Amino acid sequence: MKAYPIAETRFVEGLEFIDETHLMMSSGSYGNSHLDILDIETDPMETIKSVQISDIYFGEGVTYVPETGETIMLTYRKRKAFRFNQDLELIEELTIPSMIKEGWGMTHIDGDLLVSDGSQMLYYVDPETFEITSSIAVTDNGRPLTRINELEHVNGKIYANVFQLDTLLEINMDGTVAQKYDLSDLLKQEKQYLRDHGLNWSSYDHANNVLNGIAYHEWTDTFFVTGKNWHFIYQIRLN
Ligand SMILES: [Ca+2]
Repeated sequence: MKAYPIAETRFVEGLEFIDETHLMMSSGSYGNSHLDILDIETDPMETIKSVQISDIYFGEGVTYVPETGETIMLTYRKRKAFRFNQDLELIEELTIPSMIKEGWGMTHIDGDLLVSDGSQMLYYVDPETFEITSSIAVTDNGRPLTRINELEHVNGKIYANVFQLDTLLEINMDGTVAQKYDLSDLLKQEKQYLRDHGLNWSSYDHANNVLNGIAYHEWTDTFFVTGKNWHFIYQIRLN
């Protein structure tokens, strides 16, 4: 495992690679939501492009659609998503369908988007019309598993973290949970870093500064994961 420091902490809501060295990161909070592109080869990771989202929106998950070169970013409760071109210029505002309760996480699968809304449901959404085409329910041993948050699609599996848990899920395409990974060591490392630097973890918001953000790095077969307002992005291998 390797820990990459990030120059400026963000309330991370989405993480995805756009190429071997560039990591897209979306973040939330009213008045402080951004879409950033980080260079993973600099130390700390340098932001090479940054767009701030209008103060009235709370940014959420993001995905880059290689087929079109476009980036789509969700917002939390205002039923809006944004379409950006390759230069991260806003080109369209999209309306989140009413069946999707809130905007949480997003990834893309074979040209479709996959959106989570904090429930057990994952919705396939057409990236052009932004209409729902189908859905799947996440279940663990036959029981619904809710609060599915950030998503990442990798080779026929969906990886997801669960809000307020240190768990990374590997989900089959039919919604059944195939595997669970315990990532609690990462939060321990964050806490250790704060202690080592005289920063007080107790001043942090324990309910919110949780694991969130999964990006698969296909060139090394590793995952880059982080959390909300964390100081590092961790590169891990799942096994
Ligand atoms: Ca992701």
